[in-house]
Order: sequence, then structure tokens, then C-alpha cells
Amino acid sequence: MEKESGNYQSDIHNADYEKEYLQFRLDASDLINITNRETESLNGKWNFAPDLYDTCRRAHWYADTRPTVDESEVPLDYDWEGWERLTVPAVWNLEQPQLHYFEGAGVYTRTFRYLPKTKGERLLIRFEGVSYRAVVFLNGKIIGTHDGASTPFNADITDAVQTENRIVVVADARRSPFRIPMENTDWFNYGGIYRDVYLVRLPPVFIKDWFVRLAPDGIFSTILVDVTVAAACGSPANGRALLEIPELSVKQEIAVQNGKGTARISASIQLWCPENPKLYEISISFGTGAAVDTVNDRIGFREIKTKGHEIFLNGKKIFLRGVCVHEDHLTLGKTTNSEIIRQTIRDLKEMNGIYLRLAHYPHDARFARIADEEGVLLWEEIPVYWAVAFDNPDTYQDAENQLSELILRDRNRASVIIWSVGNENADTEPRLAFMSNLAQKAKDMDGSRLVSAACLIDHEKLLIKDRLTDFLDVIGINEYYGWYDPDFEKLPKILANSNPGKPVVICEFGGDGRLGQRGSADDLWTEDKQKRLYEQQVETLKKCPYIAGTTPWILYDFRCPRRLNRYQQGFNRKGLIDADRKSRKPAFYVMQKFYRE
Ligand code: GCB
Repeated sequence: MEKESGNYQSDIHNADYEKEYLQFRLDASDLINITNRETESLNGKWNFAPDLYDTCRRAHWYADTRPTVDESEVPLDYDWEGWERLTVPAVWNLEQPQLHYFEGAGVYTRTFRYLPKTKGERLLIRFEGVSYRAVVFLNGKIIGTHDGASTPFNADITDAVQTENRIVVVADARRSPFRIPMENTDWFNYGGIYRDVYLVRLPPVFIKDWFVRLAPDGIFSTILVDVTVAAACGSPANGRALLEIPELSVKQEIAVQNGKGTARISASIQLWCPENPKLYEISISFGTGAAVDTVNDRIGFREIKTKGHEIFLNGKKIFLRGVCVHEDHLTLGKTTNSEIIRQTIRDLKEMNGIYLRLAHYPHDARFARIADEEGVLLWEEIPVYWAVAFDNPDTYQDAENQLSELILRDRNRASVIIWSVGNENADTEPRLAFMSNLAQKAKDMDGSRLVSAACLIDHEKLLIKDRLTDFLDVIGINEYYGWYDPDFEKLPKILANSNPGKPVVICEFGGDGRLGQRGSADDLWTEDKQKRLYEQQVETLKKCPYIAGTTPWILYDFRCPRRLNRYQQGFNRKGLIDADRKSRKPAFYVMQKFYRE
């Protein structure tokens, strides 16, 4: 990829410059479970420049060659160390005022030093979230391209790493009709390397992944285990893995052939549930002597099932008392931390809730881990949102890959009970094929959870009607009666007219009420109107026999460029709590009372 000598401007004629980077994909097949492995952080200050014209990729800046013409140096248009320094992880939009609305490609770079610690070790670089496309280069060479703003990816960089290294990451946050999500969403399109980056050292033969869960057979005493072992040299890993769960006196050998091992183990298990989020320490090892690789996790065992129109957790009927939440924070945007997650869960509990819909994309990996500890149930979702390019095969690949990465990341988390494959998509043939394939993919990868999506209502016939519901375990419905459709009386009619035969969760309802805005219960944008709307909703919903849960829209106000009236001012104001994440609106207490009762 070096510039041809004497032709240093060749890049300006290269319109198809992205192609060369797209051959090197990083996707779910590369993903390594790094839970509890020792990591070396690459967070901190990186040099950064917004690259509006994609010159880094067009002109191969990352190659860091010094082109000459007739032995004289030619001028370069970049200067890594001369660039400003930006925080990683962070969304660039909130780092500098001039980057607030920037939606192009930003180039990040830094150096790091690497000295191997053990013979034959592999080195992995891991990104927890880069919005949206990331193109990673190390020491002048491409490492890979990843699509999807909210799922992790990693690459084995053993062959490219040196003692002194320069890494260059192009983070391209451009919206596009072909991406997941597409260009029009009801949330802010934050850009940048906004989640952690780190290095992980792995032995030559290592445990790539594990999936440990309760067999969903209604008996609650069988643990199912899948282990994947990878040999970096590509030779098949054969041998025996050892799974230990000391508290259950489990010490089970698992035969591994061609990198795969499975087991069924009987044990007398204390089940995980919101009232008693019991987690067991587990360890898995593979190999012998100095070459042994050991991983650790903390796993809860629980069963989630449906029968008729009811949902059962560990055989007991459950009503999902929840609320939706975006990963949007006033000063951090989509970047989060454990304290913010814990506070979100405290706010949910104050509302007497046990369940969160993490809308509309995969949230930070720490969320499900903390929810495991805190006994909170989760709906996790991929951003197949509104008018996706359902007939485009590449768009499907992207969606399926994001779903796979999410499932691989979180399938050991007891808290996660539902995978959602999308939100409010028009019922067309291409959409049905696209989303039913995703639902099937989720079931194939994970038989221990339910699959759902926010489906459609026929607003003319006043009926829950969506062909996708045939492929789902739980039907999600978003309805805004009393708000977008002021005629609230349609809601009881829809509920009475429908006979879905499956559990229905109302995964959105609500309306905007700006904090402190007062008026009568008929005045739009007031806390008073929002409160009455909630009262009407809960009165109606609690009478409907097939509703198995509710997650009103939404816990906190969030930033959204589509919302531009004087009350909104760039925010969706449907929060039960203001964007300050502190000030409660009266509707919060309506939900609190409903869930208490
Ligand atoms: C919806 C969407 C959600 C929006 C919400 C609203 O149906 O699923 O993303 O933010 O309505 O406020 O309009």
C-alpha cells in the first residue's frame, strides 16, 4: 500500500479507497471471551484529528512512509504528535464544542511499548466499542475493519507488534441508510472510541470461549457447558478441559476435540432470581504444566420460559416490572462507568422495578455483569431500528454479526433473559425474511433465552398485527395512546380485539413532560399531562390478561437532534427522570406505585 514513487498524488484519483480495507474484517468469528483475563489498558490521551475527507485512508497516512521525489522529501498533510489530544474512551462530541455535531471519520493515534512476558504468547487488541466503523492499523499495516457501534471486537496482533508501536484507528461515525442502525434514529449519533481499549496476553493454546448455563428442562438441576479452545497456530486443539464449580463440588473433565467440548453436569443448584441473585464462581482450564490456560467467571443459573401468554422465571410466573433506558449521559454521552450503571439500577429499584430494556443497541458490557450481581433482568437489543435496508444482503450480514457479537459477549449472564432483534419496522416481505432470520439465529446460538422485538399494531383495525410475531417467544409492543395518538380509548380496544396467544410486553409507552413545566393535565409537554397519561396507561394495562410486563419509555431524558421545539431543545423529554439523572417527574411515582401494587 505504499505510494508509487513519483506519483504521490495517486490517492486523489482513488474513489474506491475503502475497498482495500473492507477485505480485512473483524467479526463475531474472531471474538474471544476475555472475561476476567488480565488486561493492559490503552485508555488515556490519544492524538486525534477529524478527517472529513477521509484522507488517512485515501492517502495511506497510517503507513507512515516518507515519500520522496527525486530524493527530496514531499510535504505531508498529517502530523500525529502535532494533533490535539483527546480522551479514550470518550465520545468526541462532548470532548470539544467544535466536535459536537461532527459525524465523519476521526483519526486516533498513539504509541505503546510491548515486551513479551512468556515464550510463544499471543497478543490481542480489544475494543469494547467504536462508533461506527473502526479501521485499525498497527505499525503501518491494516489489522482489520469492524462495523457496528456497540459491540466489541478484537484482533490477534502478535505478528504485527514490535517493541515500539504506533496504532492508528479511524473511527467513522457517518450515518448511512445501509448501516445498523440506519441514518434516521431517535437518539444522538455519538462518534469515537467511546469504550475501553486494551491488550490481552494469551498463551499459544487458549480458551476462546465458554457458555455455561442451566438446562432449560424445568428440572433445574443440569448445567450445560460448551467450551471452545483455540490454538493460535491453527492446529486443532485436542485434550481435556477441566470445569470446576467449588461451591457445588463440581470437578468435571470435558473432552475437547478439534477445539470443541461439551458437557452436561448434574448439581444441586441454588437458582438465580431477582430476590436472590446467587452467583457461582467457576473456573475452566485447559492444558498442562506451564502451558495451562485458566479462565474464571461468576455465573447464575436460572430458567426463563413462556407458556401461553405467561412468562416463567424458574417455574414461577413473573410480571416484568421494568423501564427502558438509553445509554445517554449528559456529560459522557454513550460512555459509561460502573457507578452510572449502579445508579441506574438503584433508580429502577426505587421504582420497585426488576427489569430493564436496554434500548436500542448493546449497552456497555459491565451492565449485564452488574445486573447479574444486583438481580436485575435485562432485555438486550440490536439497533435494527425503523427503516433498515432490509433487502440489502450486506446490511443483513452486519445485523447478524452485531447480534452474534452481543450474544457471545453476554450469553453467560443470567440477568439477560431476552434478545430483541429490532424495533418498529414496517411489515414487508424483505423485513420479515431479515428479522425472522435474526430470530432464528438468536435461537440457534442460545436456547436458554427468549427472543422478542418491538412489533406493530394495525392502527386502523385496532389490533396487534405483525407477521414477525410468529417467529418470536414474546411479543413486544410500543404504543403511544394519549400522546402521538391523543385518542387514548383506542388502547383498551386494541387490547380487547387482540388474541396474541403469546406473552405481550408493552416495551414502550409514555409522553414528553419537561421537568418543572406545569399546567393542566391537558397541556402538552407538562409534567401534569405526562402524569395523567401514565395513570391512564397503568389502569388499562393492568386489566389485560396477556400483558406480561411493561417498560415505559423512558427512565431518563436523552439527547436527540430530531427534537427541536422549545420544550425539547434537542432532548427527548419522555424521561421519568430529567437528563440530570436526579430530578424525578411526577410520573415516576405513578410507576413506583403501580409496581408496588
Ligand atoms: C418510539 C421509538 C423510540 C422513540 C420513541 C419516541 O417508538 O422506539 O426510539 O424515542 O418512540 O419518543 O417517540
